[in-house]
Amino acid sequence: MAKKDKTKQAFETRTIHVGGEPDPVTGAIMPPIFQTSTFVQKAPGVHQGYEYTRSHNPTRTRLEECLASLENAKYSTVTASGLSAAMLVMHLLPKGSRILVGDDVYGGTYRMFTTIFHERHEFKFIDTTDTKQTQKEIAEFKPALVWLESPTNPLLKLTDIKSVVAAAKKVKSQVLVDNTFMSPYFQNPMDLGADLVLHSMTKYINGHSDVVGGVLMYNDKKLNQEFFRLQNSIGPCQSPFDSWLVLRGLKTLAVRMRAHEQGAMKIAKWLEAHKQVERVVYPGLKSHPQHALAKKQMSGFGGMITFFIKGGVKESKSFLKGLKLFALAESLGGVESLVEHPAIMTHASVPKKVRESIGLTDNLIRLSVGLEDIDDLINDLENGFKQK
Ligand code: P1T
Repeated sequence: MAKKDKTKQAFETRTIHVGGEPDPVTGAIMPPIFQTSTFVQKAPGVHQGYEYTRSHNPTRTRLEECLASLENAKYSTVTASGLSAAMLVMHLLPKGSRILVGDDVYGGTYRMFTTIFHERHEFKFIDTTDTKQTQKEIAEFKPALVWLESPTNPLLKLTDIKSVVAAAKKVKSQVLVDNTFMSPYFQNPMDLGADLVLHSMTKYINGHSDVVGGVLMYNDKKLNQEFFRLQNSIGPCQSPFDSWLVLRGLKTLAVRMRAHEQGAMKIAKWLEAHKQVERVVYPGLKSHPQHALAKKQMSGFGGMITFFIKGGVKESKSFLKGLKLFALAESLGGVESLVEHPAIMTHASVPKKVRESIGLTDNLIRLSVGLEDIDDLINDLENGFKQK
């Protein structure tokens, strides 16, 4: 599954070695944590490239080098959270910009767009699974930016990134893809023509549920200067220790993603055959309406499953109560399995009417399949279904 770019080392090698060079001063094989707020200058303005940790920090620089490489981008900017990466993009766009957004995005992203930046920019939410309609909207609305999540959170809908990019180029729109659900291991939107990629590093990239972080990846040098200016002026920087933890977590990204996917595929098939399940959504299932696109644009299907339990809130709550291994918590992408109820939890900030119009109903349950033994996980889910 490793992506073999002949001009580069394989993905697995880069996760370990890009930004992972031994410390030149001591030879330490693991990078030092530069846990410092400031850097001493020899004379005013005479320094060794680092002045103050809000602006730059050597541990964060290592992480940025590695992440840019993994998304096949030239640059990356690491931020304090996924949402603060989104915030930088919102500040980057000139006031009054038009932004076309997929209609099923993370609830926090939706909240930021509709309650914080709605006065600065003009947002239009559409179903981007319909490629022709999306291309038509782009031609007519002429957005400055097209904001996609693919697969979406939580309905796991896909967008044909290449086709959307082609339409966007015609009207000089930029395309950003939030690639959090696939991680750079299973999908590289830059290779499909996207201008910007965003990740909540809190999820698969770090992978151990002990850090909150975000990252933007891109090729444009001017953007790098702009994101630096914004990050430095607004301040959402990640701490050196958190950057170090992500560097550590990243080393196993490829093996983790393969294992997440293996487990998710088994569980998705098992759920599909379960009599208490109305419908399962997983891009790796033949029943996924965009399974063909998933195979074309991603190199795997990931570890996230969404399913509709027969019944409503009552049945969902009984199921959740019966689980022991799947922890009831927001977030995803960690080594441990998580479960959540999007309508009450991660997407509660999306108005009920909007949720229902896109199919985010009260019997929808989202699983983040961790790395525990699959039979143990299936037993746990069966106990959930048995719970009264
Ligand atoms: O939580 P934070 O690191 O700020 O990332 C925000 C974010 C951005 N994009 C996607 C696709 C996300 O899923 C998230 C965060 N999501 C959750 C916390 C969740 O449970 O869905």
